[in-house]
Amino acid sequence: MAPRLRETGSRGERQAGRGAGETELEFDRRRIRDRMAELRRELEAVHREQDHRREHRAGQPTVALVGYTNAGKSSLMRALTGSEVLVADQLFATLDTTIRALHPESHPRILVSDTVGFIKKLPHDLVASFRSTLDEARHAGLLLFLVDASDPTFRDQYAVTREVIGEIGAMQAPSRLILNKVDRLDEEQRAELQREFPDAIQMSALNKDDVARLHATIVAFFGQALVEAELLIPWPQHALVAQLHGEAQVLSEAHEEAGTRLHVRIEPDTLKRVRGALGEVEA
Ligand SMILES: Nc1nc2c(ncn2[C@@H]2O[C@H](COP(=O)(O)OP(=O)(O)OP(=O)(O)O)[C@@H](O)[C@H]2O)c(=O)[nH]1
Ligand SMILES: [Mg+2]
Repeated sequence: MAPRLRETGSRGERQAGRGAGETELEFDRRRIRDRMAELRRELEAVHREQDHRREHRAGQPTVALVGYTNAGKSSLMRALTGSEVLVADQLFATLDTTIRALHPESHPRILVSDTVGFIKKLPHDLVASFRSTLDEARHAGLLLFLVDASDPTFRDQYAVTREVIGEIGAMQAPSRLILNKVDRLDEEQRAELQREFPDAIQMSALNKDDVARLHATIVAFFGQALVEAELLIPWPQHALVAQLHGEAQVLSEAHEEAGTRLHVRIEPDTLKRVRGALGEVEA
């Protein structure tokens, strides 16, 4: 509002807080500037909090659902995690990033993040909410590019999304294209898409079997990255045992005098973190 403010003529009474010699217009401008500064500080705090949480999740396998607005990201998120995120047939239904665990749960736990939809010319007031999407995408171990395959313009939307993700340097993570909403297409259209995008996954986020297949694909993808390790958790650090049951596949567990010996299949980054917590030097 600040640039559009006009002098409205003095209303006689001076507003509280208005400085000596300050016109009403100057006063209003100053108030708006103060409010903007305050909001920027709050936003910074939110970003710090997000960064902090992301650090906390470091090493936890994460899938990011990215794509144009209305592609069906939140619907898929809901189906994959059994959570109640907002799904709506409108642009920008989702305005922040949501993270939930894949359900039924896998070991290690896999996180799914639903993000803000992409659009060609991002309106300015959405840039801030969009930042968390880009941050999530940058840190994901697997990117799922969702498109609404029943929308004739999906190729352009896919290109824009890939371009933005590429610009922020997030394309190093493996990605898969998901042609969503194929329930709206006939056999012939599906066959055509199959020829054009042989590596894509055709599915409907509203179809249980399709979702179960994708679930299995995701679990298998992260399964490849696991390494086997043996860890001895001393009794004073016993909380780590419970934690490892969540964060790794525990193949065997034996109680010894010094602590609990675990044989696990685990993400390399998580292993590094656990070894750090145990004070072990890396093998
Ligand atoms: N027919 C059909 N409709 C779907 C499918 N997936 C999602 N939809 C519908 O598409 C609309 C948009 O779905 P959302 O999941 O909110 O889309 P989004 O990608 O999260 O959208 P934004 O949050 O705006 O970025 C909703 O009306 C969904 O019910 C699908 O596989 N088939
Ligand atoms: Mg959404």
